[in-house]
Amino acid sequence: MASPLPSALRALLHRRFTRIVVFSGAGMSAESGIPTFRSGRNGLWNAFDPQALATPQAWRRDRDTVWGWYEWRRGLVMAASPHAGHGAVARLRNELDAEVVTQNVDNLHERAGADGVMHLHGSLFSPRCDTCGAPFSLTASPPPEPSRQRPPPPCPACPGAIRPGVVWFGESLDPAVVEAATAAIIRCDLLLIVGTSGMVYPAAGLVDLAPPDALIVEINPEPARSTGRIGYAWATTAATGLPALAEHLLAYSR
Ligand code: BJW
Ligand code: ZN
Repeated sequence: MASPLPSALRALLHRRFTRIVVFSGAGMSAESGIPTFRSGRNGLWNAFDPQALATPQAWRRDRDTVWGWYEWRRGLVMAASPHAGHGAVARLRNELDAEVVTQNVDNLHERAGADGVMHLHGSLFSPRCDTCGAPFSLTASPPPEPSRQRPPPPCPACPGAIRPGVVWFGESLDPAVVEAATAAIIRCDLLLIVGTSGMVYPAAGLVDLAPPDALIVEINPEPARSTGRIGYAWATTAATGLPALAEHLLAYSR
């Protein structure tokens, strides 16, 4: 049984929505045991230096450390399972045609059953050559520790090395993904912003593109600053709030 919606939120949701967008960040996967970047004791950037791991400069300086760290993170995701909130998003996707835009590099939305997820910051599961861009299939099992150095595989097609398929600081996001996410957000009537601090651009700016009459609901246990136009900020977690929201939206659409 999903937890009840706050009555003020229920009142705002007392209409039928046909163009729903879910915009998720690291907090979406926190209850699956995947660390966020900036929140809580386990925030990745509390323990690791982003400049030394998540920049093209870091890759040029020390590829073995960077590759080992991302492979460790791929292993964390492989060992994790989607939670009830991922399941709720998949139901919104499949039953109400919601669009899912995520900053996350994990595959938990997909593993819960959502297809067509727009990954603004790439994926741990789509590595490619750092020189010719050719995609690469990973077969090696990930290291158990973050500190383990591991040389990246050589590219089979050129002298390049295989790099993580994520977007590092200072790199451009895939224009096709940004375009698709923008197209979804500018026409939405309900935007659910889940588990993001709203600190990293240009992703954070996309939520400001929602139409003025769209309802924006934020799900985050801590106040975030994802947009100044939140209709309702629900201080709850993804695994608690999303099933309740989905149940309401699905019931209302019947
Ligand atoms: C829960 C919960 C639960 C907890 N339920 N919620 C100054 C101003 C503006 C921009 C810049 C600037 N200086 C530099 C820039 C640009 C830079 C940027 O934005 N930096 C900021 C930090 C200031 N951006 C870029 O570089 C981007 N590219 C770009 O701009 O290209 C143009 C350019 C070209 C050349 C030169 C310069 C610019 C690229 C950004 C790529 C970001 N990459 C990362 C790493 C991806 C790979 C990897 O995974 O390692 O993406 S950084 C990291 O942050 C990751 C995330 O996707 C992203 C956003 O984080 P997110 O998802 O919001 O997570 P957290 O941890 O911040 O927040 C979690 C939230 O969850 C919290 O609010 C919790 O409360 C909540 N929560 N438990 C619900 N159970
Ligand atoms: Zn290559």
